Amino acid sequence: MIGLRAARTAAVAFLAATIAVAIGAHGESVVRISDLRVTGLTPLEVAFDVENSGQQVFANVRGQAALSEAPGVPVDQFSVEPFALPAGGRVHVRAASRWELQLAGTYLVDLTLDVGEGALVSATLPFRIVPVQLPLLPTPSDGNALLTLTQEPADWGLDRIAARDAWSVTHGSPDVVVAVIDSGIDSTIPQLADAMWVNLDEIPGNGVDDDRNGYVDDVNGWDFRDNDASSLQGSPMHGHGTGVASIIAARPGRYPIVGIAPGVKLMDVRFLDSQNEFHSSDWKAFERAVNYAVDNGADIINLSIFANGKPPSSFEQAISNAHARGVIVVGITGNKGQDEVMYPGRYGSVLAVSAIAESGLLASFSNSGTGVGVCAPGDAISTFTAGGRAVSQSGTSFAAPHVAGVLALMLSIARTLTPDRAIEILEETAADLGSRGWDDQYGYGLVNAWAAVTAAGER
Ligand SMILES: [Ca+2]
Ligand SMILES: [Ca+2]
Ligand SMILES: [Ca+2]
Repeated sequence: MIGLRAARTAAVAFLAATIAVAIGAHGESVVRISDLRVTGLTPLEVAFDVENSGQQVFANVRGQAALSEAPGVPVDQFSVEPFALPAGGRVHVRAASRWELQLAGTYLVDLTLDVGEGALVSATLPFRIVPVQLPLLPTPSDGNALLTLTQEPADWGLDRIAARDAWSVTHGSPDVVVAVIDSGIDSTIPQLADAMWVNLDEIPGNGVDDDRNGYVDDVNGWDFRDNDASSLQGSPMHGHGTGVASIIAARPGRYPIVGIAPGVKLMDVRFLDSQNEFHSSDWKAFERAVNYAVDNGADIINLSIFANGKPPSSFEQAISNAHARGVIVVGITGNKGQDEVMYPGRYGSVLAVSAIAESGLLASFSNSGTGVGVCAPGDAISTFTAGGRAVSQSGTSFAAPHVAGVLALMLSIARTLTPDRAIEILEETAADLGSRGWDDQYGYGLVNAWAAVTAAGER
């Protein structure tokens, strides 16, 4: 389930169809609904006025609103709290839907009030919800002046790290490639399909290693779990990698899931198994996965993976090589709630990210310790999962991709930043949390996309 977010206050006014209904045998009292409008998304909130032009008092007006997606697919029903309508008076009323995942589409609110004495008054409001517009543009309107609202991204972390502010500078360049070494990316999800890195030197499906990189038909990356060209084939992929990928670069679309850098590309480097795990026998494959990302043009590697114990030295060498080749490696502190940054996040050349909850405090599961670089939102994060549903996920795994996304935005406008300089800017522009200055829970603090992108652009 997607968690409810605090309402944003972007009120949108719209005059609805108004239906007046005469009450009483001789029409001596008239109640009408006017000015029905949608006043907010997340939660969807409606407001309207009720006018009573007659002399009769209605002590207990009740109501019900039905929300449907055109043409007539029910989405939610919500009630209007009872209220009193004085004679010759006007009452302003608000009601909120529990509808949580606001998909782009065209909708209808049907409002019915029971004013008593068997009389019903109703009004209808059509409206539509459109995806976030990139580059940032005013909400579009069509010729019919249909009320149009722009989606609110479901991930609370997106605004917490000022990503939309950063989009006034860049929402990401397709030249920037983020390798997601994880459990695989479900690239059949429309909002991820456009984000996939494409190996232009490889002809898909011809059984030939056209670019002679050692991997046959590796068009979007490589599956080091099955040793085949796609996470979509072979052993079923776990949803973890799809969640990580969507936080980095999901495009706006029907679902209100938008990545931090929804213009960059994702390289799918599958390594984790169908249970989202790996074993000590897999270190060589992990090493090859890192080398694949580096050799095939990744600018950033997201490693939302932690290991028990210390990796073999050849793996450490692969990580060091990535850093030496100018690839930024973002890792995690681990999810054991312990005072120890786990490998590979523990390596000096990996930026270790801890997780905060929506409260702004370190998430209870997040490891801390010497070596924490920065923190990012990682609790109850709305993401896609394999198969295309939206889910809420928690873990330092979902904090790291917020940071990888910010770094991808920085590289989008400052292509020549070295890993060290990019991380330095990220740390300098983070908002300090916890004890003053660096600390072992939040590191240098909460990343701020706008501040980081602005500082990167000033170099
Ligand atoms: Ca190849
Ligand atoms: Ca081929
Ligand atoms: Ca596969």
